[in-house]
Amino acid sequence: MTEEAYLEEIAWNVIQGRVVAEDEGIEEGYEGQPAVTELVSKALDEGCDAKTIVLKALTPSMEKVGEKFDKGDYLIPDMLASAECVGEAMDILAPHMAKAGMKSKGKFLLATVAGDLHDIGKNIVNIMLKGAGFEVVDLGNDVPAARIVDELKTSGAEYIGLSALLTTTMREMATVIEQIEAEGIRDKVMVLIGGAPTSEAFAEEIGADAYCRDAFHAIEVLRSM
Ligand code: B1M
Repeated sequence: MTEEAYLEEIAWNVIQGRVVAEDEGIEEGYEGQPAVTELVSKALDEGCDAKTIVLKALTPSMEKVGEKFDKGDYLIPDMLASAECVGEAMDILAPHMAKAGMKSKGKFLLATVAGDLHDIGKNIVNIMLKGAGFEVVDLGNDVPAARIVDELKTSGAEYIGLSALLTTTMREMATVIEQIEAEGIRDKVMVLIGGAPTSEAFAEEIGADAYCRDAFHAIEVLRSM
């Protein structure tokens, strides 16, 4: 198969949400045929470039998935299946990235704030950030502000992404920013926030650098920074 054919097949399978050959896709009749993980491994074996797979298959396919989600053609489980495809593909590609000359775009700390267990959105953001070339340290969910600030100081990360899905936990984001300010390191880090109850106005109110309405928007915001 040519490199172009691999890229097309990988992208199509991401959109179908097919991680391995046994998976059914959105469309019927493809069970048993190679899916994302088999195709990515084979493409690498046959000399395809890891960076090209990320840039020309995984990234555009997730953009397509985002468009389908925005239009209401895809529901959350469909988006998660595609996101899982990209995550699994990234695990296979990661060791080849340095070889392909893809430098890290920066270190990113990601956390769902204290008191909040919602992490589906954060996990999608994690995958998208890795796909876009960032080095991501995911601190998980229900993460106290003090731990985020400690990790920031030890890791020297340039970016923090905070997620909250509850109106009762979103104020925690302000606490994180206040503690970063108290440590005198606010000018060393860009703070991005996201999650359903947050907004542009809220980001401004608490002194965050940017609000990201979804994972795709987060990548756009970072590109513009
Ligand atoms: Co809960 N829950 N939940 N829940 N839950 C909501 C959020 C709720 C709106 C449901 C409702 O009542 N209609 C409501 C909140 C109401 C409010 O605060 N006003 C709610 C509630 C009340 C609760 C509990 C309190 C229920 C209870 O126990 N009585 C409880 C709280 C637990 C806790 O956190 N302490 C609870 C529990 C749970 C589950 C554990 C069952 C489960 C979470 C499982 C998990 O995450 N592992 C859950 C779920 C699944 C939901 C809903 C149904 C779906 C959330 C989700 O995953 N969305 C949700 C209702 C809904 O939204 N329809 C609901 C999909 C995800 C892809 O979107 O997270 O917005 P989202 O992420 C997007 C963007 O926001 C953005 O990018 C992501 C990807 O595109 N983004 C970022 C998010 N973070 C970002 C960070 C960034 C950038 C972008 O940094 C750079």
